[in-house]
Amino acid sequence: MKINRKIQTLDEFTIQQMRDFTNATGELAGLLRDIGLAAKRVHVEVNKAGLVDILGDAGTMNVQGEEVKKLDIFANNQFMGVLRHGISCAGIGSEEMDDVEIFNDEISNKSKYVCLFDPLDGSSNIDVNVSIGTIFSIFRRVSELGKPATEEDFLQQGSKQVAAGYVIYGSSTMLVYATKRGVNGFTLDQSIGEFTLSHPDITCPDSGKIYSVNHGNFFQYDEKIQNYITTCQKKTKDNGGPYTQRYIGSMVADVHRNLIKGGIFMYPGTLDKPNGKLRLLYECNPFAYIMEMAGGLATNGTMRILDIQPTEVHQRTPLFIGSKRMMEELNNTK
Ligand code: P6P
Repeated sequence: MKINRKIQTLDEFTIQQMRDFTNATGELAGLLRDIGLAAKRVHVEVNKAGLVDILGDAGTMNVQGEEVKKLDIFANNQFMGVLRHGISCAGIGSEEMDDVEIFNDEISNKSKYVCLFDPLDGSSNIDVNVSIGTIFSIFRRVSELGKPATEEDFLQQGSKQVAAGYVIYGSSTMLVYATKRGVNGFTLDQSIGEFTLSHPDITCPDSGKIYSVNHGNFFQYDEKIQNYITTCQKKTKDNGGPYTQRYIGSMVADVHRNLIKGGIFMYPGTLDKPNGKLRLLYECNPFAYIMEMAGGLATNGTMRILDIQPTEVHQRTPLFIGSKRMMEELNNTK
């Protein structure tokens, strides 16, 4: 009897992927299942923000010196809790924690992977109902299995990622993740409480008509960036345009839209923040990995994001990411 398997859940998909690798242990599938579980718990809270007392500032400041909203803490605790009590992760780094958290227990020390998270990116938008997201990055450890993970496990070049993904809490909640086998999107079907495959084999269109940048910083950008933005504004139907400017101020929402529709997202360095605002390890590396697996490109303006050798967990980098042709046009701008 042929079983109708049209609707695949995240777990069914990751297990199917594992079956295709004879030497797979199922740890990565388990890790993605754990992330999906924590994401569902965050989804519930995000979707009732405003109805219960979880809005507003938690009164503390995170390592970035930003006021922390209660949902940030809740989200961080969900991912930390599920992964600490799972069997697939030896430790995590997070935007919400000063230092990496090494789980250092007998089971976790045997785990092959470590994770980095921005547990709730765009949290400044929580109070005004704009889409926000979780971003995650997964590395195979370089430290000795059986012993505690080390900071070196987290400070690997982005090209060494085993998987990377994000969850967007928007008009629907979607989990998108990439491995070297491709990029796939799963939409949360609330009737069964499962992420189900809705966007198989996501590829980023080679070109697009959307450019995303904070125009408020225009005169702080260097001349090359100003020239490229002006080029975008001058596009007409005769040279690939007209372009439209879309900038939500929530990275997950902006990059997700450009990944699907084609476009370029830029967070350049500025005069007062030459390294920009976005974090390499848990914002730029995961999206760079996803974008490249989808056929796009991602640089810091001079080199591939995935080739940057990190030196500390919260370091920042300028980010230019998106459709291949648009990135090439930016690169060729004087
Ligand atoms: P700006 C949100 O705070 C965030 O980290 C990203 O999600 C977003 O892309 C960026 O900052 C927006 O920053 O300076 O343009 O408001």
